[in-house]
Amino acid sequence: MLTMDDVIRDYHPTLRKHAKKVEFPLTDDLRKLASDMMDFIKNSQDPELAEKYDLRPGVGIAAPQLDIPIQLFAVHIPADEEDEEALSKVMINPRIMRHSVKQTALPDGEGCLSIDDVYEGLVPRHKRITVEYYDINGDKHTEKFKGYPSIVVQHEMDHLNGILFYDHINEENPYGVDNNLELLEN
Ligand code: SB7
Ligand code: NI
Repeated sequence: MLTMDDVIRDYHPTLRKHAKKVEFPLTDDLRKLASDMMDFIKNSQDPELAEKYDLRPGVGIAAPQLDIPIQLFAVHIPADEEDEEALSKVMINPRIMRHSVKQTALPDGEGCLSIDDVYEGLVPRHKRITVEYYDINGDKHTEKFKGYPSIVVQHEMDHLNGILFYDHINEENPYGVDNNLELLEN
């Protein structure tokens, strides 16, 4: 079982590396890794398990955060009462094929399991993205994301490119918005 001890933290060089493409068919080890990563996120969202194993709640984790620099991540966003259904996916070798010009950001900024310090400020993201990726069976998908899932997928894709959320914060004006940036409301 994965715990926070397996998660590398800021200034670890792997967090700044470009992750390598995954080859198919997936090895048994990589299948196991993908399933462990999904379990880790789900456990982190269960208050009892999170407390028991000292897990920080998260909605995603990317392989480079486990010191494994390959293009694979897992996201699990629970359903919310209002509209969206749960989003639970392992995404491999993802590519953004299209993105909106409009940007969005979480009003309270972002955090990261690999970053223990708090970095305040807006993290501008594309509002809508179309992503091509492979699942654990090697099947190719093309999918559109908007709103919160779009933000999370971009956060995880950044990890595959050695980018951390605070790289996107405008130092001079951390909470500045322009006409093109619309805050995501909760
Ligand atoms: C806020 C948090 C996340 C994504 C987008 C906004 C994920 C936090 C967990 N991770 O560090 C995953 O890389
Ligand atoms: Ni992160």
